[in-house]
Amino acid sequence: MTSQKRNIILLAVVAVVVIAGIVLVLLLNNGNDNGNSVTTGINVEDQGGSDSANGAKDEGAKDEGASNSSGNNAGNNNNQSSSNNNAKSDDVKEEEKKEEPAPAQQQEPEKKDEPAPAQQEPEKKDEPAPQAPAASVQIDSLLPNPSFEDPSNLIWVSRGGPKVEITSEEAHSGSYSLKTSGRTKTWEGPIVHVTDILEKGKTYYVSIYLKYNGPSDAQTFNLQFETDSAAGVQYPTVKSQEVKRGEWTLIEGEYTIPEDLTRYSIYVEVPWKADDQITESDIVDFYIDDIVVKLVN
Ligand SMILES: [Ca+2]
Repeated sequence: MTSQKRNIILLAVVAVVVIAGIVLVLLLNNGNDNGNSVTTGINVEDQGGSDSANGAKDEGAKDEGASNSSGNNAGNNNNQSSSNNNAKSDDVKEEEKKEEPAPAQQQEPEKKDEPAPAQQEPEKKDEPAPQAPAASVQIDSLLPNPSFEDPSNLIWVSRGGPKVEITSEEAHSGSYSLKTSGRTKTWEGPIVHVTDILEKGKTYYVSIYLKYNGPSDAQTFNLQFETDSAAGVQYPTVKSQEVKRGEWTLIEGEYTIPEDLTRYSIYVEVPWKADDQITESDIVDFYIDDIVVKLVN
């Protein structure tokens, strides 16, 4: 008896709750119908206005509108109102979504643009680089391009077989110097012909900076003239100078150009040795920079 009564009471309670729920739903539906009549009109207008500017916006409205129209045809106000609300909220969401990617796309090109100026900066640095040192390196010299800062203006040539080139590997001033490599004889090195630059009978101050990077701790280099006359070719030494490895070293002296010369040049070498006595240090690569040639008197 007791369990049967409990069951009946439980069923009754459930029935009351279900009925109350149905009544509540019906009441809420009536309220929504009244409240949404204006909203529905607005949504219809929004969909109707979809031809104009807001194309993207309208696509979302049309997508949602497809289900809306079926809901309207069925006369299911409940579905219509909820789907209209969904459509409206989806419109807003889509607007938000469309606004979100927009700046994201704008940011991407900006990010792409960022490396561009970053690449331009080194280019800018590269462009003035040959000019800025040329302007900042002031060498008072009768020789053109005395600090080799204009890599396109090379008047020095090879004496013998070594390679002579302007390089940025080392520089006493500015960014460039003159490199001599691949020497096989003590007398091989860089030479510049100055017959058309310096006058006979005049005394000149001549100096260079020289650097080498091994193999010995010190090596002697000669700053020389090579002269030609009726008496033959001669090799007067302006200055013989010991240079320590890895240190730019000044080699300087004076030389008076004899009146009887027909040709004269300035060059750099290592003191002469017979071929069977040449050491690795005697044929070392070396760099020269800041070649000063000035008239003394
Ligand atoms: Ca230089």
